[in-house]
Amino acid sequence: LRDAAAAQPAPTPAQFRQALLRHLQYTVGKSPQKASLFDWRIALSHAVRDHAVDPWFNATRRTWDEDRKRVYYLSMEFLIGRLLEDQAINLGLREVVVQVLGEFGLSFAEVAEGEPDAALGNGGLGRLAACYLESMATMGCPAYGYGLRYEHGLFRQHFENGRQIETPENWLATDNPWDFTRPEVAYPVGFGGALAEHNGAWIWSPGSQVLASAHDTPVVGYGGKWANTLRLWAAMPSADLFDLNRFNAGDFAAASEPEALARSLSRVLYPNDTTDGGKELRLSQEYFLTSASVQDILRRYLAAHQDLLKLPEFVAIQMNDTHPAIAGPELIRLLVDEHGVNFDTAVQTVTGVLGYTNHTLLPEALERWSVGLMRKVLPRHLQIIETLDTQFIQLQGSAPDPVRLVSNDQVSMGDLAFATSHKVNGVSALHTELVSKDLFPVHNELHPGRIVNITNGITPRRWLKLANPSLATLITDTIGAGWETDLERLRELEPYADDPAFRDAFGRSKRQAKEHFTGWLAQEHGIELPADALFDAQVKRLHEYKRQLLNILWTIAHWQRIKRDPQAGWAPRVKIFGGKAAPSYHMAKLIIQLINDVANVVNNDPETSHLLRVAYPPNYGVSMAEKLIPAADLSEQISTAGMEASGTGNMKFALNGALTIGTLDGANVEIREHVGAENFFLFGLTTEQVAERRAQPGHARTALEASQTLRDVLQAIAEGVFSPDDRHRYDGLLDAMWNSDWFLVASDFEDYDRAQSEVADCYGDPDRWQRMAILNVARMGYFSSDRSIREYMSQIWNVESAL
Ligand code: 26V
Repeated sequence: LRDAAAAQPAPTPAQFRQALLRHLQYTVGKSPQKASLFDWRIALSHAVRDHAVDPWFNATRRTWDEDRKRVYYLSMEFLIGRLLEDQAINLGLREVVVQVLGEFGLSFAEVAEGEPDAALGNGGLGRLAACYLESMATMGCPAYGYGLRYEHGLFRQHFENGRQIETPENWLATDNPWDFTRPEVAYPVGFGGALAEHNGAWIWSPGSQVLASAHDTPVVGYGGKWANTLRLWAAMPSADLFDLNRFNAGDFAAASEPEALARSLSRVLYPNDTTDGGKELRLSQEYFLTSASVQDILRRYLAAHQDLLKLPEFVAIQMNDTHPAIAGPELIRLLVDEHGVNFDTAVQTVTGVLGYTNHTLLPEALERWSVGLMRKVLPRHLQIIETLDTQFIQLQGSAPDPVRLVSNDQVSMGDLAFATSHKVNGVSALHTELVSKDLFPVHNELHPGRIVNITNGITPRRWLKLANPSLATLITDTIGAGWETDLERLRELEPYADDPAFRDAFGRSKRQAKEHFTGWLAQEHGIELPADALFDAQVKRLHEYKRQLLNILWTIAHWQRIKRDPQAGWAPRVKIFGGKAAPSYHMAKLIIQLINDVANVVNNDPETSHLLRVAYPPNYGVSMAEKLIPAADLSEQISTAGMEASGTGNMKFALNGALTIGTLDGANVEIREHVGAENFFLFGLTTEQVAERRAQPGHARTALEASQTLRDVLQAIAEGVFSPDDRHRYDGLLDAMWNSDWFLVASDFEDYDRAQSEVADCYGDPDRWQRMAILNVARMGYFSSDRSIREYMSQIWNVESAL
């Protein structure tokens, strides 16, 4: 076996052809003459996967041999997308794959397109976990991702009469070639049952048990020098669950009930990214992930060590938000109840191991579990949490109104996660400041230095090299290779911003990306778009705080203006929307319907359709993002200030040469600092101004009375211009605009409108626009997830690269 740090040489085309044909014949059971695109994809995936195995084994072996500290990234979500092209690129196989497939008359793109997205996440938090996995492998950080192997990932979205309809996603319906099933790795996870005291120790006897069975996917870093494991748990009934007596008595349904219940733990991803308060299944899923992972971690540690108190020297566990925050009590339970460690020592040890990343301040997204439910599902954990709560109150001394881990009959998972972690991080500079001041001020005072900022990042392998081959090639042709793992090198592009030849080439690469996207859009969704228009895109989950409403209201205003003066020299624009709403989020779904209603009217208006289009392709996800983001000219990052923790789409767009129109929110603040204020279209109230404005009674009405433009827009909606079949469809939305407007759409409308005019002026000067776009690309190096991971490694995990 080769040394782990040395990538293998790429196979010759002849060698790779042989491997591909061998898999086609012996793994898939097809001849090249009879093989479908599906067969080719499975054979190709296996041929590529084979090259991941040596680096994977070597990395695993070296970590054992050198007794290295390992990082465990616990997350309920990994929004991976497709893996074939990503793995081929990281293993240095893309060229040989293209060549060999070509010999059979196939294109890599058409073969790869058949792979279903692994959509095991809702949005930003899940996609961040996937970028971080890839960066940890690239940087040689010994790490495991732990998650759930949902049978059904995020629901599929389509529109009927403009309304969102959800259908189940089914990524495992066909063979998953990346999956290594590990039936021998299975842990029992207990739920419910009773507690008993025995000689001063607590014994928990769970009422039911489910098996967690491991499925591994190798995660190869760029250059193939290192590979880590993503371990996903599938829920299985433990053997005794099937009730043979009931079955024999003829009660078939009841006999299978316990089995169905067990399997439901990994059946489906929760599609909400805010609240699911009180859902027993969600709490059970969280414990299922956490317990299986922690058992696996301790098993691996104890295979090489005896002293559990040295755990923090060899193990770092990162909790991706509070979803796995039961890890604290679970580890304490295992140390105290199963290994006889003293309670206070256990707490200290566990705190040395755990880190907690906070991804949101939205009160409805901060997890709280009722004490009743906790007692029912996890009685021993509740007991431990109550002890931690008592200790936490003591720590606050004589404070009259101490912060509690348990209050109003609810366990606050954020406070629990903070209390059991040695580091707590926010995901952008602004967000971390708000986490310190608004969310955890008391904790922060008790534990100064525990809160750190680590601004999010994105992997440039997927989000530039894979997604945007025309720009990636231009960059390599201009500054040479190496930027893929040293993204700050993009700075070398800066001088070319004033080079007319480079500007032209840059413009051509954007044009190619646009044509690639529009070609796909026409073929897949029958939506035809003019590639010479300004592509203005907002793609992300539907949320009121993200303010897709502000965008579509402005679109209506723009349409009305064009109609009033069609000859005024408008730059053609395409407004692109993409994103899903949580199935139970009524207002978000109404906004989707409004966007589609507006699209229907505007796109069919012969006076304006050459100047303005609205496109909302359904079922936005990672694979659509890879085509759409490189094609965009303008990136909409327009959340109410203080509400978007970071954003990562904002980074993907800017790295691909889109200019941003945005508020001072999340990582926008830092993006603007890096690319230069003059290369960013800023608008809107600041976080402080948002708080002041919300405190003013009647602010919505005041703002509306000051904007004739916005009143005209609301008037058109009220008259049923976009919903002639149902004039009252948007009454609720309009009422909220006039009477509450928590997200300050009205307050920010005029300034947004001003910024959009600047965008239009600037787009009318292609040299200026191109220059700004190039400088955006050149200055985005900081936002590589490699930089984020380097900071996690040094500031939180205290772990070294093995490379
Ligand atoms: C909360 C819940 C509550 C229970 C039901 C399931 C569920 C699923 C997800 C969440 C948390 C959502 C938080 C989130 O996605 N935050 C996003 O994190 C990104 C990565 O840090 C960041 O860029 C976005 O700004 C932030 O909204």
